[in-house]
Amino acid sequence: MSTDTLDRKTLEPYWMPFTDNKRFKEAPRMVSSAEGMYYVAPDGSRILDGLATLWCVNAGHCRPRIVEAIRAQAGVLDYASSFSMGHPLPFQVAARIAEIAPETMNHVFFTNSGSEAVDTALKIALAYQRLRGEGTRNRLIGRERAYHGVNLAGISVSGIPTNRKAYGNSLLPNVDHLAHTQDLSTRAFVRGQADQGAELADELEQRIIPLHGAENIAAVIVEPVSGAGGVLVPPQGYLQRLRDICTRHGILLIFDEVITGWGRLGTPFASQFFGVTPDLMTFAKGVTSGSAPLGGVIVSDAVYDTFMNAPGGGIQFFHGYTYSGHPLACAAAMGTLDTYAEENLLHHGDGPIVRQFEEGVHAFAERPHVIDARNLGLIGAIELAPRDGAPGARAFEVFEKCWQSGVFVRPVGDAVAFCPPLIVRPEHLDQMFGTVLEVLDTVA
Ligand code: PXG
Ligand code: PLP
Repeated sequence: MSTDTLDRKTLEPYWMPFTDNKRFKEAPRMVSSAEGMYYVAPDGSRILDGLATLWCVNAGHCRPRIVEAIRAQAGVLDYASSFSMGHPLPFQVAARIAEIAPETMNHVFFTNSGSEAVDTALKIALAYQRLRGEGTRNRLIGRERAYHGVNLAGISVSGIPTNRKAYGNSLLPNVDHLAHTQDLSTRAFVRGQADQGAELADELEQRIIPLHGAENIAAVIVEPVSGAGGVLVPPQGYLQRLRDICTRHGILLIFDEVITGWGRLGTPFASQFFGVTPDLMTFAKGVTSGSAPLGGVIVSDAVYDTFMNAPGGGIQFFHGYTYSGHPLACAAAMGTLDTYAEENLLHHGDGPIVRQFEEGVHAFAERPHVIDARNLGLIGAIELAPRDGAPGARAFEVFEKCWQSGVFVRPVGDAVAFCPPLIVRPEHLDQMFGTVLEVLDTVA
């Protein structure tokens, strides 16, 4: 059977994630190969990858170093566990990650995805507080519009209503949420970070801490720039204020860097871009440029040492996945880190391509339906006015029509997100923004 065109019967068994299965199976959008900035569709047409697929293919598709690393590893050591035995690769990958992570964060716990990374980070935070004799600290603070994966702990601290409401009261108790930082009435069409709004962080000290008691709060988790919630850029000074409040009150600060990590803002991690160091940092996606499932938590020396120096012997942290430190995923990470280093992809700063990206995003001001445009580094979005009674429908139509015109951009609610691989060139940005501009004129 051809793998390019599948009949209806073959489409049925696969329950596709985060997809309107019925609609997709009526008119499938398939790809069959990829290289660099482009997918190739079964009919041979090329589709520009304007979102690094799901915010992860930061080095571009099928890069030779990465392909070769996975290929070679598969024939040498297919699988080995990291439960009381080991193999060199995860140690080497962890050491390389520690080298590029913030100075005081030198320990890495591996998972297979961002969702697992988030749940792992929350468990580390709870266990850490207990080890310090602060076991009453069992409350977790997230933020509105946050995406922290899809596992039960992750959706409990997340703030995207559609991802939570089907599960009723079965989420984690003891959770509260900060307000998100978006306010289109006062801060629309901002280039980069707004200079107003840092005081939104004060809600932690003025509402949440008085309400629950700092002595009952384990951690605060935020995405430095919210991704799947619609690309929300924090106001200047906001993250530093959160850091200061957490430090004052013995609360751990977790940055969920699953999207913002691996060069997205022009530095290895958003932490370095903003000059704010959290206690724990989750990552996934770009660590293998999407080529194999790998995620993890980067842990500060202080937190790690608390586990290692705890009284009593034996296992310090009762947690781990069958595939933590999987050889193929770690080989993919080695090939990816080599590619990032050779092409200087994690330190592109605010070079000309970032400035062109900003211009491209803000060229949508005054265009039909557009009520906001926002950007930072190589991530951005435009927000469209929702259609009456059909939230998200207009952005979804833009996505469908762009795909037909050979460009992949992602609808997130009523926003259309841009997040190209970091190897993007000026002509790719011209093609991506040009196509979206043309499509917008055809959308009711
Ligand atoms: N945290 C953040 C900040 C993420 O963006 C995850 C955790 C979960 O990672 P995994 O590997 O478990 O998917 C993510 C993932 C979207 C979309 O709608 C975004 C993500 C995943 C799926 C869809 O844009 N981000
Ligand atoms: N369910 C069962 C029955 C298992 O035995 C295991 C792992 O051994 C799991 C779930 C968890 O799987 P993983 O470690 O891949 O997350």
